[in-house]
Amino acid sequence: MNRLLHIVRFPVALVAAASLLVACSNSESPAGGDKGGDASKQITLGFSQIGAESEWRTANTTSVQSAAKEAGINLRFSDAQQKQENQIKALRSFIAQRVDVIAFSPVVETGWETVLREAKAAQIPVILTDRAVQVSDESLYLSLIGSDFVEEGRKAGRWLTEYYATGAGKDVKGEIKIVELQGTVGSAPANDRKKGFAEIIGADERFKVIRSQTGDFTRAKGKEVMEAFLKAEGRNINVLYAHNDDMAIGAIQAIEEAGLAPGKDIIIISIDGVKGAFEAMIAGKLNVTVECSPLLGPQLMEAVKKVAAGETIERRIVTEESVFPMETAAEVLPTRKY
Ligand code: GZL
Repeated sequence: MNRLLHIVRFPVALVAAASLLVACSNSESPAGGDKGGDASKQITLGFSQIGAESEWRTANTTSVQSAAKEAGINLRFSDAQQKQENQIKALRSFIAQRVDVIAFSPVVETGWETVLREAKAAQIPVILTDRAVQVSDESLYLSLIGSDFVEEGRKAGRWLTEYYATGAGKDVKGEIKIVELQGTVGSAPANDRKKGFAEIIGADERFKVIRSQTGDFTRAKGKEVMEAFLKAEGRNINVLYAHNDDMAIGAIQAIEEAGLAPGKDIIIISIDGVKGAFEAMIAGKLNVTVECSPLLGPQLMEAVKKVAAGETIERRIVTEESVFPMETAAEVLPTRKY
């Protein structure tokens, strides 16, 4: 059934952005408010998830699945085990199944142009969650729902500069040597968290990143790479900046096995704000975690319903997030939802 262009102005709820026309004309009208469509027809959403590499990802999957159930949306869910080729296969399968809407969290930023053109040709709208893509044609997806990773990196850098300017590290003199555990190579959070952190610490020549390597967002790899850092640099390391809590937790094990005190001999900053990070802070082994909320399910389902009804959605929906230093961990932990 041909669906008309729908232009419905929406007050921009979170981030000023160009609203988009959503031209939905599917051979099978998905559902929702389509003029003459069957408003009671259940929406089918195809969702390609990166994998289950971290506590964050597991919480994100739970949020998407429970929100779809709550919203009465038929969810077709695929786990790509952190492989782009598996995500591309899943997107092609969703196109073949003619789902109403496709959403996915892209494991890396590049390599999506072809399959997104196939979705556009099939007139199936695409929504990004969590991570961004680099494409030449912005119309290949309708919206990105997720965090500002550059700002998360800046927050980590600001905490560190304040720690050494006015905090517990204010009496430390000389160069401050940092090792960095990066996230998955080529992923938006890895690229942007590195960029934001470097922007802030770059203003003070005392800070030197002496080693930086990917730990692929996993505990196991984070431990393995930290072991290599310690072998090469030993007591030369003052700070660890980890792009996620899971790598930081793995690194904490390596630091302890090397006979050093994490959170004291080596100051540790990480990102996500998962329960494991709060437990490590309460134990005095992690100094701060920058929140990155995985609870994107409700915002995604709200956007899916609007798109399926032919309504416009914000181009960029940013999640609001905090910073949790170890001093607040015991009080905050009982309130955490992931
Ligand atoms: C961030 C998300 C990252 C988390 C990691 O939004 O993409 O992937 O920081 C997860 O824990 O693996």
